[in-house]
Amino acid sequence: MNKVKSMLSVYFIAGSQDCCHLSNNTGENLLHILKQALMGGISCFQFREKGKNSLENDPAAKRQLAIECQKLCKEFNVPFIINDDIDLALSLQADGIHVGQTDMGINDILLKTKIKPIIGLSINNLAQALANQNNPNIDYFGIGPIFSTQSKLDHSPVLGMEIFHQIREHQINRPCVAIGGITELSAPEIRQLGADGVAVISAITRSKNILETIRILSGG
Ligand code: TZP
Ligand code: MG
Repeated sequence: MNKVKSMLSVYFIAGSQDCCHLSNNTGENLLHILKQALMGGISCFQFREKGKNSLENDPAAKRQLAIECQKLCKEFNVPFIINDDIDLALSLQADGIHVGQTDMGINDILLKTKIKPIIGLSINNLAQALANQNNPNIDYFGIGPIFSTQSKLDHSPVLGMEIFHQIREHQINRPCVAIGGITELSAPEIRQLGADGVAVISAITRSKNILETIRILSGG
């Protein structure tokens, strides 16, 4: 299978803000959850420090936590992607960068680096998928939110499963990972409808049994 497609299979996203339910030491909590997720067989990790209780306003602490997450990912040979923060991603030589529609443009990212990182773009509707489907510098689409989510408060309107039918109808065949409110229950249908993988925050960070959750999310 295509390398990017296989990376998308069980795509774990998290930052310290997603681990507040465990204890106050949210950075340690993230590392603890990430280690279990890596042992469970996630195919990719995206470091995303965003919003309330995150380290987005403390660049030094954010960088240090990113370094520790990257080290763990390297041990398990799992791609390490950074959300939005291009300078951090390039300075750590992260495997990839994920950007949203209002973040830095793909051409501007490429101007900053000689080595092309994996680049993922968030897609929030069919028009955006059509507008970006022929850009060879985008390695994958993150399509969502499919369902409503508590993990991103400013999310765009929920798409529902219908988006996969639209994508097929318009013959959009870029590697794509579905995101937003995905659980163990919905993952199989999403794969069946054509997504190359599922991207989740809370299904893993709030799981009572991370290894079992990942086994189910991966379709195994
Ligand atoms: N982008 C669209 S929805 C979302 C992001 C980052 C949050 C997904 O989190 P969860 O907990 O898997 O719904
Ligand atoms: Mg963004």
